[in-house]
Amino acid sequence: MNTAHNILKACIRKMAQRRPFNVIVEGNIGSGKTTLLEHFKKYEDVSVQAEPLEQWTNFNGHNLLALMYKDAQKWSFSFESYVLLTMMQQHQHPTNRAVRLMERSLFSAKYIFVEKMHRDGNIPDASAAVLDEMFKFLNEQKPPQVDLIVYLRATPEVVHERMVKRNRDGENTVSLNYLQDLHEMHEDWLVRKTLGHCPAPVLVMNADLDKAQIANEYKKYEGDILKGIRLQA
Ligand code: 8LK
Repeated sequence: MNTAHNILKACIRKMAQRRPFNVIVEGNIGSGKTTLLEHFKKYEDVSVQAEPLEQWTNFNGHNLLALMYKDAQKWSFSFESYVLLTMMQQHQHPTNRAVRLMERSLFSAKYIFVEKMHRDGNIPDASAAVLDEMFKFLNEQKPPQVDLIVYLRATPEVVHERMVKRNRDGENTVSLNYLQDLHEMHEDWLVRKTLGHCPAPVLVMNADLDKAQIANEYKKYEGDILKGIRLQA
């Protein structure tokens, strides 16, 4: 066995042991998740995974997200089933980079969105029980690894104004009331810890700040988010 071969084997072993420092970015609609992801894209060692919106809005030619907002009773179950699946795919997406920054997660699918739709009566009890089984199975088979949660905490009125301005297809039916409920559920999950299970430490950022000011907030917490790069250096 020659030396080069041994070195190659050692490298493969090391790469196999390496796992990224997994950060999930959570927060209400319009809380600035995309802006945060954009900021961290510039780091070579960070893999940025946005929500798979393209998959949700163009699924075999169907816009599941728009259907869900148009007729929530009819489409919430199908939409969130697909969201659970695509979120699991996101968690398992391979990366060689030291840090993986992922927008939302299997957990927010279950604890925030499925829960909200169930509470609203748009996912009936029996269907919610099916999603619960799916979630448990996915979570047990290959538990998504989460090392840190970045919670973009914003006032519902602020995110409502941003959402109206951005005018994303389908979201025009989202009311302030809906955003207030989602906000309280994020607070229950990540701050009060009374909803679901919080899988990692939570870093809370003030997401009411506008784009010009938020850069300072990113700088303040950059070290915590990029910890994986140091851990693996
Ligand atoms: O985040 C993009 C849009 O998708 C926004 O309008 C909220 C909606 N959405 C949803 O209804 N259910 C979801 C997610 C987003 C993300 C997860 C995990 N579940």
